Amino acid sequence: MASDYLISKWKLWYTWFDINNDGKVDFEDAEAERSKFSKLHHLSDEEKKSVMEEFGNWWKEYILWGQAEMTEPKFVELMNDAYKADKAKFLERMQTCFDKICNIVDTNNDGDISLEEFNIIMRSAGHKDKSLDEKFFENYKPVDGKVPIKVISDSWVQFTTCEDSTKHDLVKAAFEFGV
Ligand SMILES: [Ca+2]
Ligand SMILES: [Ca+2]
Repeated sequence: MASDYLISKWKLWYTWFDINNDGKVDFEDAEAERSKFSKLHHLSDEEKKSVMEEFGNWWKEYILWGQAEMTEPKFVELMNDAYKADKAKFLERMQTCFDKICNIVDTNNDGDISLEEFNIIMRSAGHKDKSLDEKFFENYKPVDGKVPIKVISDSWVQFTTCEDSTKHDLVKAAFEFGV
């Protein structure tokens, strides 16, 4: 069993998945998030097609685990089973998970996440308080208003895999101040 600390972080992450606020987590949430994302970025039809597909696949694989509907206990169970079975593989899975989503978020493909790109993914995920998102972004210590995607991806890998509660966790801290 993963530590209570790590499980508590998985549960925090799970609170983000009901994007359309209908009380359940399913593909409609992916649909809501990816549609809003495409719209806010004013993607061309061609860009939109590939983003919709990549976003959908990401949701199916990493949030829904190939299932039609997800619940918090089921999500924790699946995360925990994968973690227990092979920690190195689990770490690899989460690294791929966040590399993939960060590559989608980096819409202009410059290898960095700008505040605008950050704001758009947060708004797409249903977060309405821009000042909290900006505080979250500032904690990544952006240079010229940008953060390398690896820095953001790695912070989420730490959030979803690190059992050491003495190590500062930037993403957990953001959840705690209300992002
Ligand atoms: Ca939902
Ligand atoms: Ca970018």
